[in-house]
Amino acid sequence: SVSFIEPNHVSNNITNFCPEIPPGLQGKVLLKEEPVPSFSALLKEFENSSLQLDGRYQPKDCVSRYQIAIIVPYRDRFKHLNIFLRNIHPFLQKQQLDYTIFIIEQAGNGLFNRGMLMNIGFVEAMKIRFFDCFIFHDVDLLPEDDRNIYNCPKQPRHMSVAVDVFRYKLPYSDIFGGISAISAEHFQLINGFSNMFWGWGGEDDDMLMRIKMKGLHLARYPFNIARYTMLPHEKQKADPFRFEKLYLGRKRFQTEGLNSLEYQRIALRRCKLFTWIYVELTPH
Ligand code: BGN
Repeated sequence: SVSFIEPNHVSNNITNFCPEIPPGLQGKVLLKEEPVPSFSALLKEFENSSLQLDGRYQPKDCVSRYQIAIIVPYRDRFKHLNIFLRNIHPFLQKQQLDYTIFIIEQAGNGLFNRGMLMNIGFVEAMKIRFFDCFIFHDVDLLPEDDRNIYNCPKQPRHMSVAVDVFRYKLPYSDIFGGISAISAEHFQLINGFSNMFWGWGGEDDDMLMRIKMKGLHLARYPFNIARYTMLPHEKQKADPFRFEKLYLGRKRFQTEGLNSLEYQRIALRRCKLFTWIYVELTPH
């Protein structure tokens, strides 16, 4: 079983906590998509930013109420990663958040396992220090409105509500894919994601099932705020067994997930724009 570091002791005499609603938000943000910068050009763009090593930022004029880990499952999408980082850092900094970006990269050419990469992100981030909440973020989604605040949710929050490729509507009411935010406490309570979804689809639906089974509620921001642009890419091969796994998931989610996670960390690198964790997944 995994044990985690306890939350930092928060001093009672902090008087300058950041406001719940950050000042100066404007609504629609200007996305920077093309041309895609080279990695060194991107680094240069952030030369004078107040980013700390690890892709961490702490607001300058106030003390953040909580620490947020942004977990990005990743493989072979370098162009998307560049665009994502270029847009997400200024977006989050404007929101006065204390956040750290983790890129969790799957080694090899085997089927992609998004759920497992999220679980690894949780475990590895917590080894570094305690995070109050986690935002699980696909690399191809860019937030279009700065009022879409990436803070810690009281109930699990589905964030990518209105995505351009779905004509800014939910494809189905219980969709939980794309981006979700959850407190560390709730993530442990539901035993994380399932490790069993190899290939595209289903792991997010399974996650929502876990949330409901534990009596938690699904929260969302309004449609006109939680808007996203999806970067174009080829569709991945869907997991033909996903329906079956989703069905069986109800029975085994307490013993299958965060507490049955197996992987090997091949590398960990502290970069300026993110913490990079490279992993080999163990088949489940
Ligand atoms: C659904 C997928 C989700 C995905 C959304 C949006 C499945 C499981 C079928 C029982 N679910 O169909 O994983 O996020 O589409 O693309 O495939």
